[in-house]
Amino acid sequence: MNPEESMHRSTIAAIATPEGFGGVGVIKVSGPDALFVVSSVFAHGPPDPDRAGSPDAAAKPDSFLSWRLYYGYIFDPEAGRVIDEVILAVMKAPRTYTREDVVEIQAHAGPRVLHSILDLLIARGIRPAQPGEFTRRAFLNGRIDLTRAEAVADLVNATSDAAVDMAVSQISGGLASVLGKVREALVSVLSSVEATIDFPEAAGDEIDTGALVQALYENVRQPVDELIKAYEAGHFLRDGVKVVIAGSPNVGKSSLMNCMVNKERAIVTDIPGTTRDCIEASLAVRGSPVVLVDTAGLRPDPDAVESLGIEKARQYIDSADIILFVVDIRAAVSSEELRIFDELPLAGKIIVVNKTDLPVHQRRFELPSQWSGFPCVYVSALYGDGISELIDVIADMASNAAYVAKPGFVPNWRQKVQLDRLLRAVSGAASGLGRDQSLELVSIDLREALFAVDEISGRYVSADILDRIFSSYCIGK
Ligand SMILES: Nc1nc2c(ncn2[C@@H]2O[C@H](COP(=O)(O)OP(=O)(O)OP(=O)(O)O)[C@@H](O)[C@H]2O)c(=O)[nH]1
Ligand SMILES: [Mg+2]
Repeated sequence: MNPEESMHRSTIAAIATPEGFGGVGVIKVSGPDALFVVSSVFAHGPPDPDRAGSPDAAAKPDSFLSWRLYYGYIFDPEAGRVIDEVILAVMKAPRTYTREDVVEIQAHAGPRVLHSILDLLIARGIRPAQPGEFTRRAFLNGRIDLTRAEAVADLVNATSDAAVDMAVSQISGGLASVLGKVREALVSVLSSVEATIDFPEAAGDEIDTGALVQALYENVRQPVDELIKAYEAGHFLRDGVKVVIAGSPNVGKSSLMNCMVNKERAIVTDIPGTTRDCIEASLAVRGSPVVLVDTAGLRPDPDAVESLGIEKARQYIDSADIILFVVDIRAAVSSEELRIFDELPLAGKIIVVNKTDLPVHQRRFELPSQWSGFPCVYVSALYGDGISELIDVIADMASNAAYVAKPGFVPNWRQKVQLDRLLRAVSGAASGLGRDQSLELVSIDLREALFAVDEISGRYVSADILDRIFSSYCIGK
C-alpha cells in the first residue's frame, strides 16, 4: 500500500445523490476540516439578511455533537446570500463511513442548489472527491477490507434481489472472514515449516508433514475450492446471465432481440446477412439480470465483413450461458443447421422456431429427432407471440444454472484470479510436503499463497490495482 496515501489527507466533498431534480440531495464531506468548513457556511437559524455576510452569522464548529442532525441554512458569507435550508448530519471520527469526520448536507435536490453548495465548500479549500474515494478511505483507514469495499460497488450496481443479497453478505464480511481463517491456517503451517528450516535441532528434525498436508487440505484447499465453485456457479448474479441468439441468416434473430427488449435495438431487414456485429442489450428476467446478445447469421460462404462478424459470433457463443438457436418455421432444418447446432457448446440450448404468424401452408419446419431432448419454443418475433413462454424457459434455465443453494458470497473475477493462484501455490506446497521436497521450496509456495490471500483482502495491494477498482465507482461513494 502506498504509505503516503494512508497518512495526511485532505478533506473531500461530493454530491452523493444522482444528478437531477428531486426531493433531497446529499453532499458528503469527509476529512479533518469537514466540520470546520461546513460550519463556516452554516447558520443554526435563518441568517439575518444584514448579518449574512458577517462571519458571526456562522455556527461555531464546537456547537456540534457527533451523531446528531442539525437544522439550519447554508449561506454564502461573501455574497451575503442564503443558498438553501438544510439538515446537517454530523458524524465525528472514528465511528464513520471513512473513519474521518464526516458531515452530510441534506439539501433540496436541484442541480443548481447542490453545485452552489459544493462550489462554496471548494472555494474554502475542500477538494472534489474522486470516484469511490470515500470507500477508498474506509479501506485505507482500516475500517473495511478490500472485499467489503468492492461489495459496496456491487450493491450499488445490483439489479436483482439475488445480487443484493450477495453484496450484502460480502459487505458484512462473509468473504473477509473465510479468507481470515484461510490466512491463519497458512501462517500456522508456514511457521512450522520455517521453524524447522531455521532451527532443525529444536524441531528435532521431526516435522509432521502428514498433519501439515491435512491442515492445508482442510483449512485452505477446501474453503478455496468452495469459493471458486461459488464463482463459477454464481458470477452471473453479478455479471448477468449471458443469453446469445444464434442461427442462420434471416431467421429473425435481430427481430427476436428487439421484441425481447421492447425496442429497436438491432437493424432488421429481409436481406440475409444484415447483422454483422454482436449487439448486446440488458434486461431483467424474473428479477435476474440477463445480457442478451444478437449475432451475425451463421452461414458457410460469408463475405469478408460478414466472416469477421461470424468469428465474433462464435466467441460469444463459446462464452454463453444459454443459447437461443433460432430457425425459420418456413424451412425444413438444413443439414448446415444440424451441424452448427451440434457444434454449439454444452451451454443451455433452447430451440426457437420463429415466424409462427405466417400461414400454415408455408410451414416446412419439423423437429429433428436429434433435437427432441431440448426445450423448443414457437414464437413470432414480429407480433410477440410465445415470447413470455420463451422468457419462462430462459428463467428456469438461468435459475438451474444459478447458484441455487444460498448465494452467500460469490467472489468477483479479480478475486477469482487470486483464488486460482492461491490454489496452485497450496497444491504445490502440499505435494512438496508429501514428497519430502526441500522445506525452502515449500515455504516459497506457502508465501506465494499468502500473497494471493493478501491481494484479495487488500492487505498488500498496489496503488494501481486500487485505482482500477475504485475508478469504476460513482463519485460520492
Ligand atoms: N412474418 C414474420 N417475419 C419475421 C419475423 N421475424 C423476423 N421476420 C422477418 O424476417 C426478416 C429477417 O429478420 P431479421 O430479424 O433481420 O433476421 P436475422 O436473423 O437477424 O438476420 P441476419 O441478421 O441477416 O442474420 C425481416 O424481413 C423480418 O421482418 C416473424 O416473427 N414473422
Ligand atoms: Mg440480424
